Amino acid sequence: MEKILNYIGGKLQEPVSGNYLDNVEPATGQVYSLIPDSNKEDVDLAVKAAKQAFPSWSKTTKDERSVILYRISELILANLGELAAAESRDNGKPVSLAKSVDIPRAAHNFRFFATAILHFASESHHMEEGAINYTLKSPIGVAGCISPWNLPLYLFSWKIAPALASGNCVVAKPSEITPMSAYLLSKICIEAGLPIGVLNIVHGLGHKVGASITEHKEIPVISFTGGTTTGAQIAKVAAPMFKKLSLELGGKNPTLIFDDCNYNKMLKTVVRSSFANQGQICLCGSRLLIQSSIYEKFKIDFVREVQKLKVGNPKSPDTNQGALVSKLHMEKVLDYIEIAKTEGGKILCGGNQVDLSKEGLGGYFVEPTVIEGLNMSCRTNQEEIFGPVVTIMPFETEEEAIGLSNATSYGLAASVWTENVSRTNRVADQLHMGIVWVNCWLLRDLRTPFGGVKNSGVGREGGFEALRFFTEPKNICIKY
Ligand code: TXE
Repeated sequence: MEKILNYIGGKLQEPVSGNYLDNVEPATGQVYSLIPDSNKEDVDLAVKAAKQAFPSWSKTTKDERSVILYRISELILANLGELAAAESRDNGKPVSLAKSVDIPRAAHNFRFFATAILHFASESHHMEEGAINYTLKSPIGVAGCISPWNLPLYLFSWKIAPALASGNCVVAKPSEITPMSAYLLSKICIEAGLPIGVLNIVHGLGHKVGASITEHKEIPVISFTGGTTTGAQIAKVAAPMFKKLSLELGGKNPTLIFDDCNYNKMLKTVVRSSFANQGQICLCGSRLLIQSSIYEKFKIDFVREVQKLKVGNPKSPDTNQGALVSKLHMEKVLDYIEIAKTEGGKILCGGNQVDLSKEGLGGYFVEPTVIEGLNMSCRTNQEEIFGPVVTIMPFETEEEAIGLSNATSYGLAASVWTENVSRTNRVADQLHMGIVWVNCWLLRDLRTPFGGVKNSGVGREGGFEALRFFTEPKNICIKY
């Protein structure tokens, strides 16, 4: 049984306790590797190593850091097959998705920040009173990066790359549910020649390792992606310690479909935006709002296309829907389907667990599910399900669509389908979200600010926003 190891001070090492946790393969439901059950002692070792590395790492030139990050991105691509297979086995997602999205994007994250840092300028302001100001943006120290299980390496690297590029050292914790790709990244960082202690990866449980990172006095900046509840818990600990905090949390994203949209392009994309990664992406559209004039047509076409999605072995190239990430999460999703029924929802397709045990797959598979007939205030439309479940609902007017879209406690992302340019700008302007896609979904320019409002989080990742987050500005004013 493979033992995953922590990566501390440049070395792959066992947890201080010597204890391990089972790592279950979502497709089979079987334990296939072991995860360090690390604790505060491991985090303390990691922080010590990071602090020792910080003076020299923070004094490297942007170019030196750029070269190493670029080398990491190239090694990720050189190991694409192994990393994609590992990600798929650990998360349950189709290997085709890991190969086409997760791993290439992880490489892109390192490559992007390897170059972005070279153009991250300091500022100066001249004063008529005969003074010049300049603002330095210096690395902060040891950054804590905590990431979730849905896009493991993609989101893990999205935090680590800008933190390292801006000259910080990092103590990072991947989700205990999907630790494998972070472990493989450790080996890549060693091969890339990342100096010891610059990046430290501590595996283990959220309430032990994650909490130890959050409350550690020598970690002044925390970047977190995960659930809103956990985000609130982290904020409670970090705020009174005056830590810098970035929280990328859940979503309950609307997809607005107007009757003047490019129908065929919309239909194809909305199947993907509803069910990619088994609906386990915070950016998936889970509330579909369709203009009433095309509602019935859309309902028939959408259900037909969703029923074509193949739920199967994540290793198989023709699988569109893999396993959900864990038994607990599958049960949460199935519970929400039952709640939807009690709230008056009509299951148009799906709604059941899929039994693939005959194929030796005793894991956690759920049919892609479409539900209609619910109102916007019910739990099914208010709470993040984070699985292959969407609701559909008609609307008459633009104002009604906007009101329905904004009617949850979340505000992460929306997709709008219309060919009318005035409507595009009117609607996008009134949606309380951090991101609005028009006639597309998950089209990502890494220079753009990424994040949400309300219960979807605080702060923005991406581009110079991320580099600003991981640096401390200092203004120096010189009178002459
Ligand atoms: O997140 P958690 P999970 C949502 C989605 C999902 C829910 C829970 O609704 O069902 O969050 O998912 C660590 N102090 N999203 O379980 O529990 C934990 O070990 C410090 C949306 O992944 O928040 C893991 O590494 N850390 C999201 C990380 O936090 C703690 C993507 C996330 O775990 C901790 C994923 C604590 N007290 C889930 N408790 C998005 N926006 O993309 C846990 N952790």
